[in-house]
Amino acid sequence: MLLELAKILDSALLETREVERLTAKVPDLKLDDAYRIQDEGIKFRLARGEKLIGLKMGLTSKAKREQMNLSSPVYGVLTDRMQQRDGEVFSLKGKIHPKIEPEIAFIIGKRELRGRVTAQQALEACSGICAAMEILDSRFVGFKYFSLPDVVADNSSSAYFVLSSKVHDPGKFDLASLAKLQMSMEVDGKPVQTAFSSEISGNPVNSIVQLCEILDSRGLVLPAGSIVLAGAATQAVQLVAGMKVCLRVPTLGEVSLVVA
Ligand code: 0L1
Ligand code: MG
Repeated sequence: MLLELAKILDSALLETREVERLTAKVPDLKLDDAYRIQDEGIKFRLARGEKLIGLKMGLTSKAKREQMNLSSPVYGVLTDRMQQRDGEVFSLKGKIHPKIEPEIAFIIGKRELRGRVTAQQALEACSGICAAMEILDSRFVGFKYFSLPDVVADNSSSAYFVLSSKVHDPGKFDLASLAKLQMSMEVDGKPVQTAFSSEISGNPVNSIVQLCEILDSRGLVLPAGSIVLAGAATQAVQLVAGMKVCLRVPTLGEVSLVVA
């Protein structure tokens, strides 16, 4: 049954089509099984030649949890085909109902992270940090009235992401400074979502800690070299053709996309 549900979501992705939430068919779908559906969906993508390059945390801010009426952080998987270049034109063709949100990204260094780690250990394990934006594109009709297992099965709505071309040495930051980054996401030069990075689980580094915990509970590790999207600091904004979206984080720099 899990494989069947993964196939439904994969066809929706390939055919740019919305589908009914899975919990309408399977009301008692458990979170563990939802992650297994996510795993199967990722296997389909890998079989089509995509490569795993990282992981994302989602539902990390109060604003985002309230926007979606969902209760706890979740993870999803990032592949190379999901990555856009900083400043690039992003076409809405082949997307269902994409939304964009402001994030901070970490690059894990040469050693994998395993099990329970402290925030300090997580920071020390990183080789890079930068401003980032994630584009969510839930495959569910209405994309609002679903449950946590629906989101997780749908790769936590992750569709695309962009990292700032400027990546910093994390050695320049400590935990306190990483909780105080000002983040302003602008559309056509006007701020539409602003927050401090502390909105991301108290500190974006805590997302790595939480991610390691969830992975460990599934017998998995955070691989060396992974990109980790720490999760949004604010609500997500609907993408509309013609808009230029730019996230400015004064200490880190900026990252942008032009929507076509
Ligand atoms: O990245 C996330 O916060 C996951 C949220 C999933 C819900 C949505 O599609 O907005
Ligand atoms: Mg996100």
